Amino acid sequence: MGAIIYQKAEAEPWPLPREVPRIYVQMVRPQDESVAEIWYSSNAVRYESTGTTTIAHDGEYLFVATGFTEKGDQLEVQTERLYLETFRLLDRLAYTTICRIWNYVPEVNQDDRNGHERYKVFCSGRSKAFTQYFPEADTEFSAATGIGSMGGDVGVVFLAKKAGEVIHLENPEQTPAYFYPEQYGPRSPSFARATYARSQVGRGYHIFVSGTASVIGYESVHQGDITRQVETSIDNINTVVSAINLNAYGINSGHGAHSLSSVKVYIRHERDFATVKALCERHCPNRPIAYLHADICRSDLDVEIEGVAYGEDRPSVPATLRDYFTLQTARNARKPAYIYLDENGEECDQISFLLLRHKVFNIASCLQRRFKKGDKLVLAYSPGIEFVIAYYACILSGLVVIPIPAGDQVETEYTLQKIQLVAETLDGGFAVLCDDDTKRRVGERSLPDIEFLTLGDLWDKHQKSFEFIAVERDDIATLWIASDSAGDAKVVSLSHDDLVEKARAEIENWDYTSQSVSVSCVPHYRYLGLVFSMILPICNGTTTILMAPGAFVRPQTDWLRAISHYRATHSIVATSGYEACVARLTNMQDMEVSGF
Ligand code: 3EB
Repeated sequence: MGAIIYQKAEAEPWPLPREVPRIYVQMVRPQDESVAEIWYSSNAVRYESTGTTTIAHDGEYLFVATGFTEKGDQLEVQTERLYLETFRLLDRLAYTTICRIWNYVPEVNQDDRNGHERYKVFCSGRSKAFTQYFPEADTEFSAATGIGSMGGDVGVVFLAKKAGEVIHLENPEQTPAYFYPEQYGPRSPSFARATYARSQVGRGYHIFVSGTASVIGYESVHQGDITRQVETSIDNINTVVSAINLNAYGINSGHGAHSLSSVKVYIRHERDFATVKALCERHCPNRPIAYLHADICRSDLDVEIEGVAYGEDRPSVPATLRDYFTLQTARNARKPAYIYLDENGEECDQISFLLLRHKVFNIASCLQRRFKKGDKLVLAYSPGIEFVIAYYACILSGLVVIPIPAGDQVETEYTLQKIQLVAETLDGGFAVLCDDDTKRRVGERSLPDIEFLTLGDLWDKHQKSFEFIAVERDDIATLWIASDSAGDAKVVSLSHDDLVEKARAEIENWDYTSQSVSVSCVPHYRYLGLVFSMILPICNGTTTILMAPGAFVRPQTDWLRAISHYRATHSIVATSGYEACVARLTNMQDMEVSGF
């Protein structure tokens, strides 16, 4: 289908049939032979070309070889233009899911005329193209390599897919590149750590592993120590393709660096070749490995490794709430998970499934440092997205959540009473996770030995690793404590299984599909509210519009307007809410509720 040819500037072009897409990359030391990376297909391949771009496609995959000769100091705009043109091309040929991108940029660590490092300039152009072309999904990227060639043109290769399942993978030990802090460039690099692509037919899949360097969290580690850089890169690859990580995306398989094919190793210094070869041969034995002479895009690192894993699998069956969360946030990454509307019906907060996953992993890893599986946490939140993050961070850490009412629609006194009831019933042994406002209003008046934490107190931007705690189906996920008429405390606890079963039953009852959009006006701290606005959407990958309490009783009915505006298919409201809406409804003009 196509070729990437690594050869010296003065070498004769590698002989290939005229129509085959290819780029030539200068990454070979004077004493080494050229290397040809050839992509084959067992299907019939069609070839096309437009200008400097050549294309091959086989009905499943599309291979694009493209690039540009730089004109003056135009790297950023030329990159942006090349990406935009390629996105249009992929749309035109209907291979719309990108699986893998290779970017070869000469003098990648040099500064341009304005004193900006060319890698960062390249990242800006690439990121602008993504934001412009995919304004709704500018956090979702495929596996990629961004690396410095030793001269020649900028070369870019895209591998895209027509249909079938594609899942972009992150490494829990590494910050997603999209969230790198500003010191790594004004616009963050656009890539995921790996991309899983399932074949259109059969059970086969490929996992394209990105260029992987010695980066932990977002920081380069082991600068100047080539051995430890190779080992950290290998560790990173082992983690991203491990069974534990793949399972967290609903992929029923596992790999390691030892099972990679088409391994390429980029090495900055000639003096390191022998050391790196010895290490790579030990970690990936009996595999052909290409060793290339290249500049690593992070100027403080000296090596980067990539490869492809493949095999066959069956879709895995999620069991616990934790399984559903990891699966659906991966499958629906680019979709909005939650949209929060304030008292005026205005959109004031929104989070995609991908960002939700990232925030939940971060908070969960912080919770895991302070609490152990089975510990109990009271969650005192006003309605909104913060509660969702806190709730799932606890669920993924095996913590038991006790949701209680809080926020400006709830009397401080009432929240306080609830906390005291929990304290009496459980005899201590819990902490309170709450929003800033609740901490301020309730925290200082509460019992002295109860700890109040906010997501801000926990959030750690240096978060390094997230551990997948083993959670069983009958582990307790949530419990409620209420006092009955006799004044005795009554404890109701629900397991992962109870909540998942209830959500599954409601999905079936009400014909929810993953395309459903639901508007929720029920309190998240009650059983039904929790099921319909927290559990069901995550089990199902459904977008949920959360409304500030009381919205449905206002004149002109913001509730109905939200259903119309977001083309909602489902909504959960108390019966009194429907009645209030109907009573006040004067005008159905401009309302589109046919999907509801
Ligand atoms: C890193 O982890 C190392 O800009 O496309 C690895 C893979 C790296 C892809 C890219 C950069 C790219 O940040 C660098």
